[in-house]
Amino acid sequence: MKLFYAPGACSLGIHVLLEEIGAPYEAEAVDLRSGAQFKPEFTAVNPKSKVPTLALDEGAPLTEYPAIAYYLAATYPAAKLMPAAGEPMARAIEATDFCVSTMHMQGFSRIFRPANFAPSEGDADAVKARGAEIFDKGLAVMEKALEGKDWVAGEFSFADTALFYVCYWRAARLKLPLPERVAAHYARMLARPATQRAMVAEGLA
Ligand SMILES: N[C@@H](CCC(=O)N[C@@H](CS)C(=O)NCC(=O)O)C(=O)O
Repeated sequence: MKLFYAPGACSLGIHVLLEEIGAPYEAEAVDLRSGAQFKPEFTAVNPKSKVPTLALDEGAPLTEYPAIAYYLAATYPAAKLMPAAGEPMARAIEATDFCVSTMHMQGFSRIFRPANFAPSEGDADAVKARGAEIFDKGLAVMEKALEGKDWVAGEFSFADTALFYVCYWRAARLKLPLPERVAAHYARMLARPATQRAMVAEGLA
C-alpha cells in the first residue's frame, strides 16, 4: 500500500496509524502548496484532489480519513487500533467524525483557507474568527469527552490519531494552548514511537 500525504496535513494521523501497524508501505508527498493535488498524475489516483489517499495493493484507492482509519484498524487487528464493539467503537467513530468533519473541515479550514468560505477578501477576518470559534468549541467538547480517560475510546484506537492531528495544528502551527486533558492526550501521542517516526518521516520533528 502507498500513502499519499502532505507534510503536517491531516494525513499525518494516517501516517501515525501506518507506523503503529508496522506493515510495509510506501509514502509519497504531494506538494499541496504548488497545486500538485490538481495535476493529472494525482487526480488519476484521487479525483477529489485530497490527502490522505491510501492506494491499496488491489482495488481502488481509499479516500476520506475516517474510512482509511477504519480500514487500517480492521485489516491489521494485531495492531489493536480497533475498539471493542458497542460503546467503545461508537465513541471512536463519534470522535473521529467530530475531529475531521467539524474541528478540521468547519473550523481549521476557515482559518487556513478563508477564501473557500467567503466571496470577498474583506470577509476573510470574520471567516477566520468563526473558524477559531468552531475549533475552540470543539476543543471544549473533546476536553469533556476525555474526562477520566487517557484515550478517546478508553483504550488507544484509530480515533486518537484524528484528535492528534487537529491538536498538532493548534499547538505546533498556530502555537496556541490546548485545554488540560486534551494537552495531556497530545503529549501521550507525541510520546508514542509511531508518532515520532511519522513526524520524522514528514520532516516535522
Ligand atoms: N474529508 C477529507 C478531507 C481531507 C482534506 O481536506 N485534506 C486536505 C489536507 S489537510 C487537502 O488535501 N487539501 C488539498 C486541497 O483542498 O486542495 C478526509 O476526511 O480525508
